[in-house]
Amino acid sequence: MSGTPGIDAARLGRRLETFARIGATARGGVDRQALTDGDAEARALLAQLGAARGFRVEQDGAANLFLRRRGRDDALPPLLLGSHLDTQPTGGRFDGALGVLGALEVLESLEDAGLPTPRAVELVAWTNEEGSRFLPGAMGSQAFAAGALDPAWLAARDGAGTSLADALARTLQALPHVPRRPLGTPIAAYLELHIEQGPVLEREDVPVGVVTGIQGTRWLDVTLTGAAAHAGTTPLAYRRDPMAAAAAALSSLLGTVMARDEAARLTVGRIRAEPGSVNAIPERVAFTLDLRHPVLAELDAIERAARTAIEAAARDARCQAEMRTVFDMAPVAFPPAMADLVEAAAGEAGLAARRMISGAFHDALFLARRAPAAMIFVPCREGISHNEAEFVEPRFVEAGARALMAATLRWLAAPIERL
Ligand code: HGY
Ligand code: MN
Ligand code: MN
Repeated sequence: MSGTPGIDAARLGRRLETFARIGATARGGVDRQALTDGDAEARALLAQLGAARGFRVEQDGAANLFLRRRGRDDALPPLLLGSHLDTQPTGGRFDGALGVLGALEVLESLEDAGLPTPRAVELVAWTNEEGSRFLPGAMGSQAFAAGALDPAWLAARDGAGTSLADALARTLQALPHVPRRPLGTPIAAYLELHIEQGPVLEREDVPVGVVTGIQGTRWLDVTLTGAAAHAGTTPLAYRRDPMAAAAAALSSLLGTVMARDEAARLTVGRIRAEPGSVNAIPERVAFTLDLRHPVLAELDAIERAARTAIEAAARDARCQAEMRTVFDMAPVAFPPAMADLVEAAAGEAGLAARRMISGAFHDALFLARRAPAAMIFVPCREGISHNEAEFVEPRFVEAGARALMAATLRWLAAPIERL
């Protein structure tokens, strides 16, 4: 293809500002949780921007939103670019949005340059990547990769009792004129631009991360049940205190399994005591465990150790323990040829790059089950993410979009479709 279209960094910066205002929080972050009115507002704006450029806008039954720029041979499966627009409750303005708006910038710059492409290039905003309001995470991309939405997910409820089924229906109806497409339509390959959400690229002042793979993630729901009792009159020896059991289990895990392996991750992001009274020993304590490791056997070992430690602490506190694995993503390696393509594209764009794996999961993990996939990382300030202070320097926003454009053109010139 003749001439490499540039990207309009100022336009991309304005777009990021505009989308950051949808769900903006007082501390400069974004609360645009999956399938909320804010999410619907962002989707509507993306649809409007795409339609204004003549891109075909469609959504599937999981509310994944697609913008399609036609190519010469529309019978060929498209090259798909994308990420997500939903955020954490106290999220940042770049996690997900950079990938969606970077992909929009690529489509618009191709259009501005009047550059015909051999096949369609599509943009997607995946539904519910975060998994924070409704389980599972990466819901839209999982449904796309599987070709169906798991009916068991629809009964999931958020903290206010709204079901996923109702929230999904409401979001789909918010774009009544956007035609539906089936779930899991064929794609030739997938590219995702995303912030690193870690400190490595910034520390090394390298603008592009070539993501070779994604570590494994496992979420457990843990419920410890003891006996409610008076906080003042009940001696410690007489208590069946699930909070004491939770504290003992977590300190044992953090002091042993996690201390032994720098690559291991354990996070308790949510904990609830019932009845939740300041002067009553709780009857029940429920908490979430987010476990991660790049090596599947090690992730299995961490889960086993967690289950053993929680059961032992429950037994010592004369409590019952129930544990459910509610989310399970095995580690994935992207095809080396796709990582090579991203590295070469960054070089062509005059951008330094380094290979790395992703500590965060991404929609690309599921797309990799359907087609050759690759990810491009850019640095974020001090590696901060899932935090309202998340920030990406404009030079790195531009670098990411330029790398995505270069990777798009390089793939179109020599498609890697099957491996
Ligand atoms: O949790 C994750 O790894 C992703 O950022 N949602
Ligand atoms: Mn993300
Ligand atoms: Mn995230």
